[in-house]
Amino acid sequence: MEKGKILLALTGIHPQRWHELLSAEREVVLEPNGANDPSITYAVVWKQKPNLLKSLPNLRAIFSIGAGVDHVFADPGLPDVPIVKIVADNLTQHMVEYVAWRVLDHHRQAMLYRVQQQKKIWHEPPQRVAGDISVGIMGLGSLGRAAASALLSLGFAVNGWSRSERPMKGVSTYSGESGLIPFLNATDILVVLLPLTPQTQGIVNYGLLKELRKRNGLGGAVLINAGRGRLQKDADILRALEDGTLKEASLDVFEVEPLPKTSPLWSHPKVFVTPHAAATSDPAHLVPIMLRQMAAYERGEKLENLVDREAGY
Ligand code: NDP
Ligand code: OXD
Repeated sequence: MEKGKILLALTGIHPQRWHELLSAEREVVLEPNGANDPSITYAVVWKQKPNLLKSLPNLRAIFSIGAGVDHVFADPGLPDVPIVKIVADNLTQHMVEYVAWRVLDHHRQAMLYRVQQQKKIWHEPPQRVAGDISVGIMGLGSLGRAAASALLSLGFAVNGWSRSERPMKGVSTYSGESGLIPFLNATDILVVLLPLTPQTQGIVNYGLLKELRKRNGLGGAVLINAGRGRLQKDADILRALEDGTLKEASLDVFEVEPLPKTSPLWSHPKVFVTPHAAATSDPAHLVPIMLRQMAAYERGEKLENLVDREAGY
């Protein structure tokens, strides 16, 4: 197969660094140029413009610059070519750090100590060990499994929920619809690392949060969402925080991003907000992986980390 040209189509992300690094090995066309160009064989995308890719007559594969691919599927004219998602040590490490940071922060009662410090209160609340707390990870994929390993090594009890059964040493695993309620009933801190698909949209709602274990050493259930914002209902999270269904939450993703300045989540004393920054896609680490895959594909090898179009992730 001959060496293909790349279309770089990023929305909301500055393309310069991606362009420089991809151009080191291949010719790169920057969107809005490139429509209908028969010399383009690969597209590297983040929220590509609708129907742009279907105009490329010789497109061989689409590379998402993120681990999530819901932004790719948002295109109504998505052509039927392989879609590659990102699996990279660097991105995984960022997510593992985010999950460990947020779980430890809630476990070690950082919100309480912050309030005490503001009021100059010298008081030591009861202290638990990690083994008394069950962290449940929704989505036991490449990020969820890596986060589970880190949490196990910190001493937490870990549960995992996935679509198909995914056994993992040291983790209590649950799967499918029938496994969801037992998984939630055994979980004190819920970490959401699911992809956004028609099946998972809105799954983190009030009814689901109600099923979390509340009588635990933490004094309530905790939600951490670093998957996608439209997995959750922001209003349900607020309701759950108000009535004590949830004790605290760490949210990296929101139904609408950037989170509108009017959202009460910004100033809620029990919510820790980050701006979709749990695991950033760093071109220095991700571009070499993409270029290696393109070269291997042209040698006749298979593409790795392919998206299952039917499952949507
Ligand atoms: P993977 O595709 O490796 O794993 C997805 C996991 O979710 C799998 O375990 C899968 O089950 C499970 N799953 C999917 N659909 C369902 C369902 N209907 N019911 C139960 N389980 C389901 O994804 P990654 O781990 O690489 O990434 C996860 C998500 O994290 C991304 O899709 C993205 O949205 C988000 N993300 C967020 C970032 C941030 O900065 N906030 C950065 C990077 C990613 P099974 O194992 O059976 O297939
Ligand atoms: C991703 C993201 O999907 O950054 O990688 O959200």
